[in-house]
Amino acid sequence: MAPWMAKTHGFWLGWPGDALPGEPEGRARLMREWEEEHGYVAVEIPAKISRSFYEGYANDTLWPLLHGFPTRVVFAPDSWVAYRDANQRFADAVVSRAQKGDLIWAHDYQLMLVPQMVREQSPDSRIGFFLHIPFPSSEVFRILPEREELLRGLLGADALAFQTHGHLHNFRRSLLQVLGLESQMDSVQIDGRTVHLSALPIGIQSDEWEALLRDDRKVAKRRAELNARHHGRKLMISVDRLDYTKGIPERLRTFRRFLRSSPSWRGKVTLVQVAVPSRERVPAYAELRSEVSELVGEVNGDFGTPEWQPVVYLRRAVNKQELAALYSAADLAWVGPVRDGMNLVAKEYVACQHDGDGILLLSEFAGAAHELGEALRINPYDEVGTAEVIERALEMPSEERAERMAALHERVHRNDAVVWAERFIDGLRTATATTRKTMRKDRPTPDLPALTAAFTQAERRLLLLDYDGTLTDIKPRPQDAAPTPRLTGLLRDLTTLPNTTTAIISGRSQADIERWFGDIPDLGLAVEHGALMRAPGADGWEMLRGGMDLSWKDHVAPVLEQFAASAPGSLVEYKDYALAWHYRLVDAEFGAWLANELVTTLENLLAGTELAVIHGNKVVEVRYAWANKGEVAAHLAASYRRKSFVMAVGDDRTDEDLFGSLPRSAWTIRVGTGSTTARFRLPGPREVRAVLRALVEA
Ligand code: ADQ
Repeated sequence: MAPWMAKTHGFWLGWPGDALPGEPEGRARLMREWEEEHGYVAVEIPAKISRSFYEGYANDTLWPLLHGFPTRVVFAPDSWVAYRDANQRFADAVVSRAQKGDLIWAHDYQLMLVPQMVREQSPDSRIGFFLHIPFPSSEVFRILPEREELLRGLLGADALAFQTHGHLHNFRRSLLQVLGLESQMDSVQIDGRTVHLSALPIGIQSDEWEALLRDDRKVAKRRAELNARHHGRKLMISVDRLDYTKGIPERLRTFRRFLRSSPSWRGKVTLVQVAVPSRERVPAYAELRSEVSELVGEVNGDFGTPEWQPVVYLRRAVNKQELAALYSAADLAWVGPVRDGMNLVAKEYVACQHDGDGILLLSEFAGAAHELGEALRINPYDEVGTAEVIERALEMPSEERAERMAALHERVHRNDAVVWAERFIDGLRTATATTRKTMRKDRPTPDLPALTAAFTQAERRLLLLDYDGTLTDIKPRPQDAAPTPRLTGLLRDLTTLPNTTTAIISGRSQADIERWFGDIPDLGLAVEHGALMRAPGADGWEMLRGGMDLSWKDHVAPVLEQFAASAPGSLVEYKDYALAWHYRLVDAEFGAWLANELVTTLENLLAGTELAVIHGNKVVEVRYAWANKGEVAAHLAASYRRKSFVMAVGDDRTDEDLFGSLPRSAWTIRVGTGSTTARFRLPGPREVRAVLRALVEA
């Protein structure tokens, strides 16, 4: 990030760990210095929280879980509290420093709640988030008790990016499975906002590595020394944090197998394993440290000679110059994580092989494998297969090696860290620009005084109301959405107003609507999207169009029943002129998939008929194409003069037909989110009822 930050003069906010002195004056002075001279803002986290936050929730819970190792996950409710607390401190620090228009970029699994926490305090903020590590399959992710909060935390951002398309795909499946939230390939809607989603593999500053090799005399000297020292032998290099995701024991066991199965290579190849200890206060890491030391001892003990040490193990950080020399001297880099977001070592090796013919052995479980196609891919769990690949690599002709490396180099060079950061920032800028535009363009809530004035001053008034999701909240089972006495009272009051026609236009069956509202004589009722209607004051129901052949139901019903049988919780609704398959209670992901299958099946079956297949909100419905709410509205509004007051309220796609059929002057109101042709928007049924109550009172 350094080159990018130098370009933008941005602030870094970070936890200083143990870097600050305990004594308050020195602390304050150092913090001031950091901020003024380097733009580093220290976010202080009290010791009693920091341990549970960092070693605890971040590294003992999220790290193994997101890497797909559920059995390593430690569940500790207290550490979650600390994680939330630490995230809140970061969010507060951001909010207190950010100025209007600033771009805020949060990084990685330690800060997954920060986007939403910032959003809550400062709703117009422009926030991006990048996840450096993998996002696991939803089956693994949803193990976490705090899965919902974490997803919602991330969704506070305007732009979310992952290392690979695979991780992004997994994230979207979790949105669906955990939150029931459907998404598009590149975006998801939440709370009336759009969150942009992308896969953006991170790069390195390859020119810095190249410059080291070109210009730094120390590096050249070290490289020559290494070459001389390993003359006549192949040098293999591995560089990792000492972490169980990096596959170090797996690599050592594989190397042992290789030496066993390819005796001719004994004495002719050396593996240098550099491993910097990390997170040593987490028990799993201490165990790993011993395991690795033991394995190194075994391999060297079993195969070493007085002249040759098979594994050279450096358990420490080495500086960048030493690394550059090692990378450029090595004939082969063995990058074998069992799971890795990207893996920068693979790219660093490639950068240092400018004009070289080194071979990159790359685990298919590293994000980098998706980009670096010319590497030799390995499955680090497969000792036999990997040993064969090593043999092939060591025997590969120089031309082929050089060709592969040139292609890799080109790719690593092109997508460097600055390009990566620029892409992210551009994405965030575009995302926030479009969100703002749609928000500005979005429908206002109707102005209540203006609405009631128009209502009371008109000579005649027509109110067209959808039922589910408009007058009452959507319920998991359709039969649970019966109206309260208060709601029927409100509708009755509306029908007693002079020169006012009120009608409910619903997709429901005649039976439901008749049972609930049949005894309000002056309430107009249209059911099955308008196939059947009871005009205000009329005794009976009439069909909008007569003489229909209903034999299609015999063909369609078995198809729907078959889908219902295969999806527990779903059901078929039989209406007079329509059939519907409801899947609100089905597992979200399975339901969405099955619904698409059903729509395709039905569209083929019904092509060329006057029937339409409508995929609504958790329902797939077959009905007459002409039976739509627009037809009813046109029918009811026919006798209304231009000056009349017309209001229509609805919450889903079928209501768009209604809005579209009315004159521009009508008060059309969309309830909830989603694109609409209505002029106004209200958040939910409660607000709709409040407006209707205001009309009665006016
Ligand atoms: P890490 O898990 O830390 O990063 P990685 O991408 O390999 O893994 O980066 C390690 C960095 O540390 C490299 O720059 C490497 O040179 C350096 N390093 C490792 N061991 C070293 C040693 N002994 N001495 C000196 N330097 C050493 C997380 C994710 C990755 C993702 C990165 C960036 O886990 O998957 O690639 O973030 O997004």
